[in-house]
Amino acid sequence: MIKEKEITKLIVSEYFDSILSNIEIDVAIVGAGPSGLTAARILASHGKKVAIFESRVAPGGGMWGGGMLYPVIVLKEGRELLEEIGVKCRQKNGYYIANAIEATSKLISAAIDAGALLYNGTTVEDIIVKNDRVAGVVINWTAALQLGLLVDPLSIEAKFVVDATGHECYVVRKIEKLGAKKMQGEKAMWAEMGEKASIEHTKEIYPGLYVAGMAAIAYAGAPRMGPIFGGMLLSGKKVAEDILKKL
Ligand code: 48H
Repeated sequence: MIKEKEITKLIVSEYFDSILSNIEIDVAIVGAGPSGLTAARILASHGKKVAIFESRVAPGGGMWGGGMLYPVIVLKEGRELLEEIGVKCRQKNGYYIANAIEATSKLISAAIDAGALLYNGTTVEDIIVKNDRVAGVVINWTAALQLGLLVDPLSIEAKFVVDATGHECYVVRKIEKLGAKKMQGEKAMWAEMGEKASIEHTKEIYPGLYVAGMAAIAYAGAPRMGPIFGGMLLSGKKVAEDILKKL
């Protein structure tokens, strides 16, 4: 027999058990695009308590759409980060190409398989700052925010926070009010420079707060790179490795 109340009980108790055991974590990653998912997978595979907060229902960020909705992604560097999670990469004309849908879905499942928690439909609307250090994230239902409801948020304490919110660079904009360096905004496209810059500018920009992926580009004022994704994956790897050294 199938009982409606049992289905409800299972869903609600499972969600609440998960959130209650993750009120204090090692790393809070904001945004489930390619950089955030890669960072989460690596951190979780080293036994760290990691949660990704994604405002949309579907994680994956800007990778699903490949280039202009042609579901193909191009890489020059970093294909090993796809191949090690089972994505088929093919060499063509000096580049590597992969199916955007295969790559995005495997990045999501690999992060979850490694032990990262993924809270979707959940927007990070602010950060916790104590004694000049970022100490966690302030979360709310995306739906509540989009409807403009006056609903106070909840908080998750984290030793480190990663802004992997892509072009929005959302978290970083919150620390401007603390007097930190302002976000410069991404520059016009220059694929080669953008790919290099996405790794170079992946760093801790305020105690406890790292930028990765397109958020690192936007923060630093570096050029965008278009639908080439190696820099995003390598940025995720770099932020995970930098944080691992400190945990
Ligand atoms: C929770 C949030 C919030 C918030 C945003 O855009 P993304 O795919 O991010 P990256 O940096 O991993 O990858 C960028 C890449 O997809 C891209 O756009 C490229 C390479 N562009 C080049 C170019 O020239 O245009 O994912 C960011 C995710 C999204 O899923 C957002 O919904 C989510 O972050 N997000 N989640 N709280 N406040 N803000």
